Amino acid sequence: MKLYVTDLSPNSRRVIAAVGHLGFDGETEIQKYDLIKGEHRSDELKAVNPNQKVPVLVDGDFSLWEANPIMIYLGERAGDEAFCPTDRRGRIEVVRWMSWEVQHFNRALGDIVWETVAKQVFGFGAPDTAKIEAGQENFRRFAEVLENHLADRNFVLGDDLTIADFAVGSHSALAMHPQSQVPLEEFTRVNAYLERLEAVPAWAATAPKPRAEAAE
Ligand SMILES: N[C@@H](CCC(=O)N[C@@H](CS)C(=O)NCC(=O)O)C(=O)O
Repeated sequence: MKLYVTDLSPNSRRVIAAVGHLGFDGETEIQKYDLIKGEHRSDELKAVNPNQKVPVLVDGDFSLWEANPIMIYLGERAGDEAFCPTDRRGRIEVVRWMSWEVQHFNRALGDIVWETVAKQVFGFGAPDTAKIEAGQENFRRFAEVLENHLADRNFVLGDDLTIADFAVGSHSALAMHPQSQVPLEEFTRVNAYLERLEAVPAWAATAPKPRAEAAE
């Protein structure tokens, strides 16, 4: 298999971590693009993803884009029913939390950390305070949902890790970055959940490095 990704990307991190967690490392070539240099605007990437975005997984003659479906594909290919549930309730719970994180939770987190962390890393200018505040307001709304949900479970679907956690927790490193301005201190269970996720070996192995180091 071949996986097209980029550094410092929660969408890329979740699929690289899924490859590692499911034991596909040995049979997966990872190709990294530097988006700042425009490397993703290549004919090679366009041939496998007309959107010219990463991540993309190519398995034989099948190319699949969109991070969450890639994780589901990998989980089902591995036949790991604990990590990628196949029962009706488990499957729909995964889809529910993946839809929620894309539309609400990680959209809010992405809006904040783009302003507070990523813009500076990529040299895109000063943070916009109004956008940070709007992101924080949205984050508080949806973090409260996760905070309450985690009252009696360690992970999103229960006490065991699933692909839903690699989706919901995909922004963990950026959210916990000292400059993030994400009000995690108001949500102790969410904070503990992100720390639990960071302790998962395959997730820890994909922790983002500072850009200079990542470029080496
Ligand atoms: N919904 C897509 C998002 C993909 C995406 O936005 N990828 C970014 C990197 S995180 C990208 O490739 N951006 C390049 C561009 O927009 O030109 C997914 O889940 O995979």
